[in-house]
Amino acid sequence: MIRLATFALAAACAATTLPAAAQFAKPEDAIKYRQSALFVMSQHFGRLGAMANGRAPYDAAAAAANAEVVADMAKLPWAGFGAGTEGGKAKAEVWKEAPKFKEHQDKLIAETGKLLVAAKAGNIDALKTQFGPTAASCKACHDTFRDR
Ligand code: ASC
Repeated sequence: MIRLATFALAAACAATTLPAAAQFAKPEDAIKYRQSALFVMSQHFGRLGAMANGRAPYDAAAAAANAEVVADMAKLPWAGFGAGTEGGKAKAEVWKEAPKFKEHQDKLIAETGKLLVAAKAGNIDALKTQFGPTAASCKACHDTFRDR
């Protein structure tokens, strides 16, 4: 996870020093980037959900590893929503209601941070308790900002 963390850090640094559009060669790359980060997050979040909901056996080490990827991925998509990158599944509200969109990003980052703490606690009850609020933060953003 060190390489992922380094990647996240590099992305965060880039986000603070470059205009968002300048980080990608073309708008399609920004769309692909944000969708890729969200897709990877959903895969690992789904594995946590399977454990939290009893569809897969609880495995503390796997839960922590999955939660680490989720928490790392939660930081990445936002750099891919710069000006001029409209499209994909993103509604126009992403750009029209930028402060509200940012609140949802911050909420997801906070909830996935708590999910990582819960997963590292090593008991399924902690995971179950934090899975719902995290999923709710995914859904709340999708309801306003994602098409389909
Ligand atoms: C997932 C996934 C989402 C969220 C959302 C939660 O596993 O891919 O987009 O959870 O369905 O409501």
